[in-house]
Formats: sequence, structure tokens, C-alpha cells
Amino acid sequence: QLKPFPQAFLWGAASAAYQVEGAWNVDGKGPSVWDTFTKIPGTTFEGSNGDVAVDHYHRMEEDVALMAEMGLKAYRFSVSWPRIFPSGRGTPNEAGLAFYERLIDALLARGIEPVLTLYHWDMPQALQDEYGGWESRRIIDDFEHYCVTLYQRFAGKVKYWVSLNEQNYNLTNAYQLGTHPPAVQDRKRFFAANHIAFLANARAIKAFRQHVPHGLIGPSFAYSPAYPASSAPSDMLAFENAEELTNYWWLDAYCLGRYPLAALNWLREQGEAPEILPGDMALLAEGKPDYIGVNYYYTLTFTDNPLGGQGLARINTTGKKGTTPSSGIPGLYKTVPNPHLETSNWDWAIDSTGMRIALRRLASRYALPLMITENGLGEFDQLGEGDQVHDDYRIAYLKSHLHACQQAMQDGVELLGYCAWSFTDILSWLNGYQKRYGFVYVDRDEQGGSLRRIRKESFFWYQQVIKAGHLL
Ligand code: BGP
Repeated sequence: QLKPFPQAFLWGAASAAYQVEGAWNVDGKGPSVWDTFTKIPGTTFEGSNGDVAVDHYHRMEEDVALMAEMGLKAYRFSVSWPRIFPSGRGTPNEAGLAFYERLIDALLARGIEPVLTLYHWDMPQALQDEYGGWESRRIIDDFEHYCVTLYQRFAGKVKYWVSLNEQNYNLTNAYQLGTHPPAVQDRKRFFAANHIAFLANARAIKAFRQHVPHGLIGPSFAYSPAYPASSAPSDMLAFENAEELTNYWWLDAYCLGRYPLAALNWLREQGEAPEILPGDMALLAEGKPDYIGVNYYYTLTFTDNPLGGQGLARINTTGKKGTTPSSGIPGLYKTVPNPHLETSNWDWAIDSTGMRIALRRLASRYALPLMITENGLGEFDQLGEGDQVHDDYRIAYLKSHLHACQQAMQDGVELLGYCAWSFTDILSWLNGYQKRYGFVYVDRDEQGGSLRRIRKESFFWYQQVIKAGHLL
């Protein structure tokens, strides 16, 4: 018999500015690196971009009304840095701040807890041009200034904050795979940029302590727990290597203020370790989070990979099942499909037990509360007769993963809440608008691109679950 979800459990849903807002050049907003990148031919699925997205900027009241109807207890959204500072720093743009203030007030008026993400990948283009964004230590001051501006404005209203969203996934794409801006493929620059992002994260958290003493802050990490492909010691070693270089590198830096030993050693041997200046590690130690935001979608399974073997490969961005190649680091590890798990059309392993494992590993290694800041299923949804969207596969996914959350809590994990990805359908960075995640369908086909909101079956299911406070 599982214990019920706690009374204060944050039943939530999530989004990110670039993926929902649109209004890319409205009310004084400056361009972000994504505004620029998505206009380069071939960078995204069918040239999709967030110029209009689902026009949340103009439909915010309507969207919040739907959240209230659904009974959400929390809504996670991100602030667009170039909406606040069009050129990255200087004097804040009041119109940008006012938009988020209206959103926060609308949420609070309906009893929905705002969960504010400070950075969900939309770096001001001006800072990328000026000094290379995360590749320069100059970003540490600029990021802190941006964060403090938001702390000062919203400290009294927002309790839950996310510092950096998926630094690991974003920078892997940006500096190793070449699939996010600035589209570089260079492992040394990748680790250098990550080190600077850790320092910026720590400075932002330190400043948070002064400005938002009663709030909670932590990064959101894209956590794909590793499995070994077999019990062969060579696979176990590959799995250990993968855990250090794909997960603990970030988690240990955030939560323990250090890098995992074997990974650091290996990078030094390759001449690819980041430059660590005096004071850096002390800063990391001072900027530890209050909780870890967990973005969980799938587990990855690893086997050994000889020198000269498989390198990093790009993921499936088409939704054609079975097109994801193996990806790895020669000499250390590579991914293999897990024969025990079903996959989505994007080849993401569907593994609710993996979520329980993820939560337990994090809670016991770091002794911190956790919040699921993203979890969901991206699929091709069909708008049927009478405006019905029969997404029973999504309900099954969410239900099994929420059940895993409950089991993890029973195992002793302190879980603050669960933000499903996503509330409405939104832009998927590389997969365009065809990969849908929402509880609310957004109609893009109707004449004139009405962007009409339509409640999916999962909307009514989640509404009932929240009302009951337990799984149905
Ligand atoms: C995470 C991001 C989200 C969201 C989600 C789904 O990596 O933080 O912004 O996009 O994954 O990914 P995708 O849209 O690629 O399916």
C-alpha cells in the first residue's frame, strides 16, 4: 500500500519562453541566439521557429484560465533574458518585466505556484556576439545582474526558482553536436563553457540567498540514468564511465562543488579539462542548490566502445522510429538499444522504473529534495471528430511515471512536485511543431493558423488526478 501524495505536492506543468511565447520582437525584446539560429536554413525541422510559437505572449490570460480549470497547483515557465535586457545587460526593459509580472499575478490569483526558470537557452544574441556567451567569464557578472534584477522584482511573489535549465543537454548540442547555437563541435570548448556556466550558476545562487531568503533555487538537470548493457565487467565499466561523463560531471559540480575523479583525470589526459582558476572550486562550493530539478524522459543503456569506435551522433529529430544511431566516446562507452524497453517514435526508451531509479540515485547521493521539472511524452497527436484528441498513450506514460514518483517517495525521496512537460503543445527545439507534448492541443492547421486551444483527453485525466490527489 503506497502512501498518498503529500497535501502540498505541486501538481504542475511546464514550458519555456522560446517554445511558447512568440512575440519575438515585440515590446522592446532583443534577439536571442535562437531567433538567429532558427533562421539559418537546415538548422531545425522544416525550418520551424519560435517567432509566433503558440503566441502565449498575447494569449497568456486564456492559457492561465485553462490552467486554473485543470486545477494546476504549479506552473513552470522561463523568463526570456533578452526580453528583460535586449542587449544582455544595462537597464532593464520595463515592458518585459511587466509581462512576467502579469503572468505571475494571474497565476497567484488562481492559487497556482509560479516556478520561474531564469535561463532556458535563449542567450541574448548581443552577448554571444560580444564575447561568445558561455565561453567567456564575462558572462558570470552579466548573468548575475540579470538574475538579481528578477530576484528584486519577484522575490515577494515567487518561491520556487530554477537557475539553468539542462545545461548538460543544451551545451552538448551547442558545443559537441553542433545542433544548438552556436553550433560548435569541439570537446575542449564544451568543457570550458560548462565550467563557466557552473560558476555563473553558483554566483546566481549565492546572490539568491541575499535577495530571496525564503525561496528555493536549483538547476534543472536533464537526467538520463545509465544502465549497463549486461553484467559483463566491460559493460559495467562503460556504464561507470558514462555516469561520470554524462551525469555526475554536472550533478557533482552543482551539488558537491567538485568534478568526478576518473572523468576529470581522463579529460586532463586528453588535454580537454577546463581551466580551473584559484577560487573557482570555492565558488562552486558556496553556490550549492536547495533542491535539484529533474527533467526525466528516458534511460540510456551503455556498452563498451573500443578506441577508434563510435563517436557522438545526432539524435532522431524526425519521429521516424528506429533512426537513432548509437552514440559514444571511443575508448569509453557507447549507447545501445535496451531490448527490455518500448520506445517512442523518437526512439526515447519508455521507462518508468528508470524514473524511480533516477530519483533514488539523486536523493541518496546528494541528500537534497527533488522536483520533477519536466517529464512527458512527445508524439504525433491527431485532432479527431468533434475536437477530440484521444491521447491515451500519453495518459499511460504520465500515469506510470507518477506511480514511479510515488514509489520513490515511499523509498524515502523528498519530492516537492511534478511538472509535466508541457501544458499546451509548443515548439520542440529541433523537432518542430509536429512533436506534441501538451495537455492542450494547439491547432496550427486551421485556416489562418488560429492557434485555437483544445483540451485533450489527458487534460481531463490530469484534472481528475489533481482533484483526487491520487492516481486514477
Ligand atoms: C528538454 C527541454 C525542453 C523540451 C523537452 C522535450 O530537453 O528542456 O525545452 O524541449 O526536452 O524535448 P524535445 O522537444 O526535443 O522533444
